[in-house]
Amino acid sequence: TPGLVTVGESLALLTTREPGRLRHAHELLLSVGGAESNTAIGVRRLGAPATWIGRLGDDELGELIARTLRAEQVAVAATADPQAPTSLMLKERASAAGAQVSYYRATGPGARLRPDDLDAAAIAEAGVLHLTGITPALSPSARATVEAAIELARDAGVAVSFDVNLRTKLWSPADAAPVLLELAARADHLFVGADEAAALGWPGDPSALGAWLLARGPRIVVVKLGADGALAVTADGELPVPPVPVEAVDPVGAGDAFAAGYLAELLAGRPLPERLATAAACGAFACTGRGDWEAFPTRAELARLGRPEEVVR
Ligand code: KDG
Repeated sequence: TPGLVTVGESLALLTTREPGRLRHAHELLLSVGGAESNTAIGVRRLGAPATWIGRLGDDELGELIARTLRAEQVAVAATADPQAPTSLMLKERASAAGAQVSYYRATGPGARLRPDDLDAAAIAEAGVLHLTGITPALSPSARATVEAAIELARDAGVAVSFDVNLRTKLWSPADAAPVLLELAARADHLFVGADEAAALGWPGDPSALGAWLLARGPRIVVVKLGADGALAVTADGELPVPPVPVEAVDPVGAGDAFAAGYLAELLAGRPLPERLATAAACGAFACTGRGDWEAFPTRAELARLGRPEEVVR
C-alpha cells in the first residue's frame, strides 16, 4: 500500500533532565528529533507505511538516528555522509525563564542535502509526500532538494503535504516568508500555525489566513490554533476542529503528530472530518509525554484517549 514519504534532516537531540538553563545542566538525555522523521514515526504508529529520505552523518549519532527510525518501522533511504557529522539540537526543559532550543547544524548533513539524494521511485510510488519549512532553511541545496521532491511528486500525480514550520533560529521571518509562501502554494494539503503566520506577516485572522492561502493553490489549508484547536479551509467552506484537552507535559512535536494523524487518515482514504479529528487527537496525545515523538499514539492508544480509567491493564 502506498505510504508517506518525507524528506528532511533528523538530529541527535540533547535535553536537560530538569527545568533550567543548559549552562547549569550536568546531565543530558540523548534522543532523536526532526520534524519530518517525527511525522513519519507518527504515521507508522497509526498503521501506514512511512519512508524517511535524508542524509546521515557517518558516525555514532547517525547510527542512532537510523536505528531509532528503523525500530519505529520507518524505512530509511539515506546515505551516510563522511564529510558532515550528525547535527545536534539542544533543548532546555522550560523553567520560569522559558525554554530554549540551540542548533548545531549549519554544516550538518541536512545542509548538504541535494536533489540527487532523493529516491525518485519511492516518491513516485508514495501515497503522499510530506515536507516542512525547516529543510529549505538549511541551505540553498537543501531548498533545491525540497523543490525537486515536489516536482517528482507532481509529475507522478502524488499529493504533496507541507507544514510551514517556521524556525526563527534558522532564518528570519523576512527571509523565510517568500520561500515558505512559494512552497505552500505548491502543496495540496497545507498546515500552518496561526502564530507562525502572524510572524511571517501573513493574515492574522484564521479564516482570512485560510482563504488567503487557499487562493494560492492548496486544496486544503489547516490553520492550527494551539490549545484552541484548528480551522480547516477548503473551497467548500470552513470546518472548525475542536481542541482535545489534555494535561500538557511537553508540547514540542505536537504539530508533527497533528500532521501525522491527518496524513495517516488521508492514506487510509478517510474523509476530511475524520482526518482532522485524528489530527487533533494525535496532537493532544503527543503533548502528554516527554520527547519530540515518543508520546505519539498508536490506534489502540488513541481509542483510549479521554478514558484513562480503562488503561488499568
Ligand atoms: O517539531 C519538532 C521538531 O522541530 C524537532 O524535532 C526538531 O526538526 C526539528 C527542528 O529543526 O527544529
